Amino acid sequence: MNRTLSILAALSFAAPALAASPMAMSAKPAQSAADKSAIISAMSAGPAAVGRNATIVVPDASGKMRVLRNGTNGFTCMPDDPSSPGADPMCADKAGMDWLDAYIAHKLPAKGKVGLIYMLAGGSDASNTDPYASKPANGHWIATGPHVMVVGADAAFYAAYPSGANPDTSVPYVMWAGTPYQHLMSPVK
Ligand SMILES: [Cu+2]
Repeated sequence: MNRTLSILAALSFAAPALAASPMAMSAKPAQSAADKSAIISAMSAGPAAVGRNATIVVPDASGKMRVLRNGTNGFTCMPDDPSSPGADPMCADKAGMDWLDAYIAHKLPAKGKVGLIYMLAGGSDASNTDPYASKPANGHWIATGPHVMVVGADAAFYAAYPSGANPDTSVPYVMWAGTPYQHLMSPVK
């Protein structure tokens, strides 16, 4: 995982907006240089063939998600979160986005909806135990290289992997173990 709360909060508006807004499908405003670089950053989260056909969203100044480009493959990618160290764009499938929505809203994620989220540019997290920490308690961020995340699986799935405050991020580990938002962080390099 990796997003500040403000950016995550905005995600909750992304999915309904996409579903309910046919206008957004056809709207094609000229893209600013910032939007172009946001798209490049967002696409770098997933394999090229996934990023190419994904919806791209970016938080605007007020924290709401703005759709830069509508996709066709069910994945939604968002660019690096500038408030954390390192590059940490994400590409989530539909169940992954739903899981993120639940997290933002402090609601329980739907049972039996397993989601996949790519973070192939890596990421950094404030805490491996507190889902809502925005800054590391001890001053150092948990850095993870390129990885995929499995969200929404059964507790038994996560119980098979290491967890805790200081995980070895070079092997699969569970982030936020024992909370409703536990998820597998699985390095791919
Ligand atoms: Cu992650």
